[in-house]
Amino acid sequence: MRPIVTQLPSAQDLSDQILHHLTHTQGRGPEFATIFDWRLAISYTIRDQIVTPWMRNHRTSRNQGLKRVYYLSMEFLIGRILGDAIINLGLDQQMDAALDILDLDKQAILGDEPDAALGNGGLGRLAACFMESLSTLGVPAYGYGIRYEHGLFRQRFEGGQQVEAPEDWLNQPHPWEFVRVDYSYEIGFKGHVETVDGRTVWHPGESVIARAYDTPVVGWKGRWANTLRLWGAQPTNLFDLHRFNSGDHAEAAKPEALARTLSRVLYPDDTTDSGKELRLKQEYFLTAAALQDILRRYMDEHGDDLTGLPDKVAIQLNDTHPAIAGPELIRLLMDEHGYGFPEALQIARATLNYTNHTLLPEALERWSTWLMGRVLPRHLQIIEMIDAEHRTSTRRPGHVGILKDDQVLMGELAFIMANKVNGVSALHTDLVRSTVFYDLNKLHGEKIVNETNGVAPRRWLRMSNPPLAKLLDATIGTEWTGDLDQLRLLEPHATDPAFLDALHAAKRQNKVALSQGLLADLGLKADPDALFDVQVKRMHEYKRQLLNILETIALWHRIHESPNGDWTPRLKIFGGKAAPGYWLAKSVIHLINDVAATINKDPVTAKYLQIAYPPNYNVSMAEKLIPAADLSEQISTAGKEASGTGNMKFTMNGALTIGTLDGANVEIRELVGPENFFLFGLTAEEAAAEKAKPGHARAAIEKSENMKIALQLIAEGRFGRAESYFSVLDRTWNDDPFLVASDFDAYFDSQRQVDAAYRDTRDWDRMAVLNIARSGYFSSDRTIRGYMADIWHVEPAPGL
Ligand code: B1N
Repeated sequence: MRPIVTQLPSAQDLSDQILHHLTHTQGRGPEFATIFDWRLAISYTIRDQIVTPWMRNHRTSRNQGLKRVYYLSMEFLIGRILGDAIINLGLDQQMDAALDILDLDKQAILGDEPDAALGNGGLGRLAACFMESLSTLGVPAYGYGIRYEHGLFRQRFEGGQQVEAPEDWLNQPHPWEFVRVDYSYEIGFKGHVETVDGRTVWHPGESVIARAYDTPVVGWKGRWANTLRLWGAQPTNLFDLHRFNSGDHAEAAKPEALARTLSRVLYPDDTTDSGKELRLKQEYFLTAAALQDILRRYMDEHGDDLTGLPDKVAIQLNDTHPAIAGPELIRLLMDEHGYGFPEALQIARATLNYTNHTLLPEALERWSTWLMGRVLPRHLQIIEMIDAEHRTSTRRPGHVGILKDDQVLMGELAFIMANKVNGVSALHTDLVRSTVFYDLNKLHGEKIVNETNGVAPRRWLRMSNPPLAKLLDATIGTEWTGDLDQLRLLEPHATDPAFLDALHAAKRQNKVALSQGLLADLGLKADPDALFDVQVKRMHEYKRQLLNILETIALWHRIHESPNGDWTPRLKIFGGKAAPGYWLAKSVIHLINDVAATINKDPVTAKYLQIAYPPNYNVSMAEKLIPAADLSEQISTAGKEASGTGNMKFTMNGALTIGTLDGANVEIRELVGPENFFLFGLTAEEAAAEKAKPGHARAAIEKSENMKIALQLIAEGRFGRAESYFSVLDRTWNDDPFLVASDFDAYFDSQRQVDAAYRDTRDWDRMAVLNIARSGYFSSDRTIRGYMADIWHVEPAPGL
């Protein structure tokens, strides 16, 4: 293959093209252009550059008949696109110069882009990092998702409480997508099934059109770009003119309303299986559209014989949300293409793979057979066939299966239909084997593999942390961006005072920038030399933001007891949204805000302790907070956090971790060295045993002076009416399922070790260097290579 020669445009070229798009695409002269006009003109200019590697992908993949990866996910949490695309194309310097020529403010332009928030948290963000790494590695791949008109809700606080508002990122033109009216598929629901001449025919009772919207995702150095194809729902017949003309305007619009609801909102919950008909329809909508698209492309390229499908197609199911892919693929093979059940089953099983992201029982999807039978009658029949075949072939009738107590267990379905099943960290994979899928693992021991999560270093280091990126470039060269293991080259610098000073200065620069933001947004005056202690993630009991705020209260009390003590100044930063119906998580938000309001205005402790909880945590906020963090809070109850990916981002950006032996924390600690990690708390095994003890909460609280004080101060109403958080207090005393009390003292003591360590600036910075230097493993490039070798059996395109 010809070597890839990419002629980068100069600053002058870029500025000319921006002006061209401003005039000819936006239809505005420079003297009238708003920041929005400029951002669109710049985005189109950058998009033009992505089209070259994108076309290269299409041609190479098709002409050479390459195997492709298809990543099916209900969530893609991409965030902003422009800054990342500029970096990946290697155009940052030219763009800076172009913006100088045009006299534009880069930060303002980048900040004008709304976040594409088509996800809840880690699962959706992982999908976005994977898309970027697939392009960086030059693997032919498509991401398939839903083009939600409203992404995750916006959060604000009123009286300290979370208030949700709809998010409408698509209210303005989205410059990154290409609509493909020619790729539209009809998706059916409901109706009935009939057998005609031995062939089964499903007659759906309603249907919608899935229309493709493509966003190119460009990899590092702009050598390859894959497609994120998001489906938008359209009504099958746009408009009932007859009805409209007869005056029934509302009735005429009904099919349209019905269709649109399908791709209207993202379910804002990553903790419970919602059990809603609309959710099941959304899952099927995504999956059915993706599978039709995949089969069409395969047959275009390789002809009608679908037995070769697994050689050219690897499908990854991001959790069970698209697990209806198993029955749907079998249905297409049998009912549309005439294969028998055994053959269809075999083809589907060789093509599909499933990633498990959680073992929390409340998040494991299950649908009543009644609902499944009503919405997808043919699929329920096929599920029964898969279940029966599995019971027979494993000779375990009545043992393990997909159908249980009139429910369809989607985890079991995904497992049984998958060629490989993977967990997302070493610990989590062990728990997948030994708990939820214990029986299935015994039957299919070879199926389960581990692929520890990772994050994209382009976005999460080079783009979001320019001071550190610059220092790395100057110290170890620039190759780390595409080969994160090269961060190892930093290790010898851990004892170099000049380097440590430079690292400290880079971190401080980020802290100063964040402090300015906090002052502007919250009116909080932060001290950039205080320890910045950050916990950002979805609000959930198992993540234990409550443990953190209770420790803060206890510390506040101790400072009051000896206000002239030698305390280490700290800024506690929280960020995160609670699912709108998750009352307990919402009252923890309320508590944190009330505690912040009290503590932040206390003149006695002001020097030592402050709390910031900026509202509406999202990808863009993470990009500001993580580079400014000294301490990363990863304090989930052991055994509950499947992996975590924020933990990796903090480590890469030179924060030290205070954490439990949970998820990928275990691997982070091993790699950075136990002496460079603040470990506390029960292990997964100990936690399970502790939880089984009756009265564990009360017993632990009685033993802990500090915990008692914290609870006491809340109950006294020191932060607001105690009734506001009654449910939290009650649950902590009487149930405490996530063992806040049992881990409290260990956490408090560990925090005091953090205090002491932070006072030795040199040594702290040395530990920070070692954290960065040893974080290369957590690049999503490494993760994707693992999926390629163990699960997909694909290679990068030749020459990449
Ligand atoms: O997936 C991330 C992990 O790093 C996190 O530890 C894990 O909590 C997260 C239902 C979920 N697990 N399950 C979900 C999301 C949406 C939904 O509707 C469950 N998210 C995770 C990446 O592996």
